[in-house]
Formats: sequence, structure tokens, C-alpha cells
Amino acid sequence: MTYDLYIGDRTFSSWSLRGWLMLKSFGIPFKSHILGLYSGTLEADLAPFAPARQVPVLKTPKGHMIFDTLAIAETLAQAHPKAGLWPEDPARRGAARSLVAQMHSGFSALRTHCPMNLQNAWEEFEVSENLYADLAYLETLWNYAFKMSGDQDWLFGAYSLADVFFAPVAARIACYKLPVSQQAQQYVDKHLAHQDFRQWRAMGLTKHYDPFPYNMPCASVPWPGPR
Ligand SMILES: N[C@@H](CCC(=O)N[C@@H](CS)C(=O)NCC(=O)O)C(=O)O
Repeated sequence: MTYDLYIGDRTFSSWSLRGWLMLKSFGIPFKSHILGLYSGTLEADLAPFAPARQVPVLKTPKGHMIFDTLAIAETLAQAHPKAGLWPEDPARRGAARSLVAQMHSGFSALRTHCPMNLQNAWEEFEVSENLYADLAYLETLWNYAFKMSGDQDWLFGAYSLADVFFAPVAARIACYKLPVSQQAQQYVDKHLAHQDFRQWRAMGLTKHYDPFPYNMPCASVPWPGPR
């Protein structure tokens, strides 16, 4: 028996990416199953997982249904205490939990105006006031983590759930070429080069979309990260 993870389209489903990374990047065995976000049958496809109404959904080896990424994260961290999902140090762990919670409940301008798209990037995307405010707070949170961990590559030293939750944010910064500090850009690039992130993106690229779900009134340019 293993975990089963039900996810949406890899190129566009940011919460699914988080759910997948929190198993894949910590060596927890699982099988993934795609429920198409644009198939028109998502509601029916999710019916067996009621009351879940969005992806990702995790079915545990005991058959328990866990829905919502925050619940999935805590369930996995509790079941696999040695896997390193949260930082070991209590101060860093508390901070990592805080950043994850902030990401989960906030950043509405970033989420609304910059839907995740791992296929291409957009040139000259117009940044609104609200989006600038989200980016400023993002820098505040990332700085806080980097200071606490002594300016290491990942937010709290080793790759943790905090990085999982910000992986789609890094992808959005890359896709929309959002203005960020040098340290934040280095962190974004680190995500783009991350082996598991690249695998997820490559699997997503095997699917062709016509019409493309999130076209922007901007010039399309190639994805800025490693292929
Ligand atoms: N709070 C939820 C958000 C999940 C979510 O918004 N999932 C999106 C895909 S990224 C979805 O299922 N959208 C389809 C829909 O809402 O009908 C979580 O943390 O898992």
C-alpha cells in the first residue's frame, strides 16, 4: 500500500505541484493520478473524494482522504517525522510554518494576476500596485528566512515544506518576469533548476493545450529556466 495523490494539470495547477513536491522531494513513495482541470468533468471526477472539491487530494495507505495542501503537509510531516519536511530546529520550524501559512492564505494579487503557467514566459507584463505590495511582502518573508538560516540557498537551510510552498511563486516570478531583488532572483533560479521541479515541468509539457487556458496580452518568450 502506498499514497495516492490526485492532481490537476501539471503546467497550471500550483497547489498540485506543492502536493507532489511534498512527497517526491522527501522520498515518500506514491502514485499520482491526474484529474483534468479543463475537462469539464472535474466535479464528477472529485465526487469519490467528497467533501474535497479541489485538487490536490491525498489518499493515505490506510485509505484516509486528506484534502487541502496544508492538511496534506501536516499529515505527511506527522507520518514521516524523519523525512525532514519541516526544519528540525524549533525556531526555524516555527518560522517555516508561519511562511507556509502566510503563503497558503495570502498573496491574492499574485495568485489572481499571475496564474501559474510552466510552459512559456511573458514579456512586459504590467505589474499592478497590489502585485507590487505582494512582492514587497514576499521579499520581507524570504529575507527573514534567509537571515535566520545564515543566507543559505533554500529558505531554512535544507529544502523544506517552506520551499515547496514557494516553488509555484518562484515559477510565477520567472514566468511573468516580476521585479525582485538579486537574492530573491537567485532563490527563484534555484527552484527552476531543482531536479524535481524540472521533472514536474517536463511531464506537464507533454500535454498540448488548444486553446491555451491563460493567454496574456504580452509577447510570449521561452521559459527562462533549464529545459
Ligand atoms: N486551498 C486549496 C486550494 C486548491 C486549489 O485551488 N486547487 C485548484 C487547482 S490549483 C483547483 O482544484 N481548481 C479547480 C476548481 O476550483 O474547480 C489547497 O490548499 O489545496
